[in-house]
Amino acid sequence: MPTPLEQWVEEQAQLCQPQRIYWCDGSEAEARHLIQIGIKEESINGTPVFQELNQTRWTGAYYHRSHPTDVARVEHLTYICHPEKETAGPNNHWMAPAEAKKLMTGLSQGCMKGRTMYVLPYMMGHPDSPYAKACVQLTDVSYVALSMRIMTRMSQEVIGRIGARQDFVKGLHSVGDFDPNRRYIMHFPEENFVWSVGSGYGGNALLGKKCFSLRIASCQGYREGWLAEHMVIAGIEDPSGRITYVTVALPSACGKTNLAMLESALPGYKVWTLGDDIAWLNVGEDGRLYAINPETGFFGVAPGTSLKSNPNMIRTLQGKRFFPTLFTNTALDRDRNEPWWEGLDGDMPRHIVDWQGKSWDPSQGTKAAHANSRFTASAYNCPTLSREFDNPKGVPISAIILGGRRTRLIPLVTEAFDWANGVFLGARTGSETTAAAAHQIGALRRDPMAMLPFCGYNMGDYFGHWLSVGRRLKNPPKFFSVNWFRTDEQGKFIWPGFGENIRVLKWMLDRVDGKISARKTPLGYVPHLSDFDMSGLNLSSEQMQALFAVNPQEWPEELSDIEKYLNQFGPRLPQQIKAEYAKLVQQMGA
Ligand code: OXD
Ligand code: MN
Repeated sequence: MPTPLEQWVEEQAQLCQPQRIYWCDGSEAEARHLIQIGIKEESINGTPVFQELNQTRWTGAYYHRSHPTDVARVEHLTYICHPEKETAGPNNHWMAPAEAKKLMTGLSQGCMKGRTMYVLPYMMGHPDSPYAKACVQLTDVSYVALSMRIMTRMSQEVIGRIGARQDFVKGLHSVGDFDPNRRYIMHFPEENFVWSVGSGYGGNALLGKKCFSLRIASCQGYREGWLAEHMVIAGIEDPSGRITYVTVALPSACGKTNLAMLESALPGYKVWTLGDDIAWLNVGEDGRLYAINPETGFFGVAPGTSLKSNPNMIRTLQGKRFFPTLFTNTALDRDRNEPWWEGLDGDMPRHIVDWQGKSWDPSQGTKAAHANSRFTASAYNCPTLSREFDNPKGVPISAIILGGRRTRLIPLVTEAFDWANGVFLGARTGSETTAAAAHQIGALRRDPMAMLPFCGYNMGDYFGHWLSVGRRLKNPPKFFSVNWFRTDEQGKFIWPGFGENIRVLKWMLDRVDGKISARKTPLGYVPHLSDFDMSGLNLSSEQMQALFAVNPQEWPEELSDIEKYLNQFGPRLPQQIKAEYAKLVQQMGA
């Protein structure tokens, strides 16, 4: 008798008609074998799936070039297929499950002909964690199989764990023919199922990541009483050796990875890394909020990553412990056979090949690396990995930090008045858009808790769920907002960012510990300048004041934009959020 898993794999194989089926075991030997298959046997757009890079300087590193139309998440082709449209909410594209399945069946018929179907059994979360989930993804490209080995805990033991169960998390992925008109990322939360065709790009193809660990898992969390969030998890060690754990939600490409492995500019402080993208938050038996990172790797944006912006990421990328490390759509230094991108340290190489494989020089006026080019690297190669990383219980969280990229209005840091005010802070967060998804760059969009592209259900209900989790906590974390991106009259960033961000974290720790008071503004508490550690930093007091300024006369437009955004959720918007909005309007004197 086949198990439900075997039967499911067989059914998908009948539909997709691969030439062969390969059950992965997640071992290093297998990874080395799959790299060779990617180099010698598989290709995308006429280019081998992998190219070996300079192994002396970048141990275990391989290069992958995407199909040129396939370089970012495609939010307009991403659907959440709840039975009722209302459940998906105005924050999602929706299709009825039966219609979506019909469409995807058509696109998947014979889509793996001549290819291998890789069966990837993996855990999101440590296998011993009560919060972990057993999953299986099918894919038809070695790049995805290897990326999933880096990003998840892949092993054959997962198969035994699933045993006779039907409710494992399922993902069916095929790159199809890369035709953007035949590309869809469909989610079926009622069945814990993701079906993705036509893209090999990380966020669309590594189905354990955004698709499962955020979109589907957020629905599981709503049903089961926990939260799946787009958040960094980090431990901040103070000079006494005490470590305080925080989570940080920032929209894509706003420096989450840099923050997760920040190298402190203040002596005595150290940041320990637990995750750079996803946090699952549960209420622990002691009534505190605990976070686990379901992933085991980093899928980060390469351009701008350097020894200055993120030395620990560069060290991770050159790490030797876990095989392999992948570079996708960066440029290449042709002479040294190394990855290269704008912002990398050192002199510009003499001969550069751009992300599309063409010879490049700066006079062309283009960028050599794609703005959303990426690395995929194991957390186990990270020199700042927290010793709690594999703790099945996770770590207790003392502060939840929310932010966005705003050139105006939003102070460098504020502390919310209480939990409901913090949830409202998350709900009103906006950000100027970047290159991680295919859309207009630089426009302001509301991105509550940085979850707009990832919340698998109606965001009105999501705000309510956050409020209800808060009611179950005996010792809730404090909420803060951050904005590293405020500019001066000349349009220059005021705050230096990167390692200096520790100063902001230090202020938060002092607030969590009740060591200092703060100045009340309509947006929350901001630092008294005398409490904010500026030692060794060359910022004038005018600049500092500008960073923390809250000017009610600049707010009417922002307030009406927030109101318009929240009103979309109609009766699903919790009363408490409406009340918080009314309070803000009143305090701004609007
Ligand atoms: C990511 C994203 O890739 O948020 O992490 O787009
Ligand atoms: Mn992300």
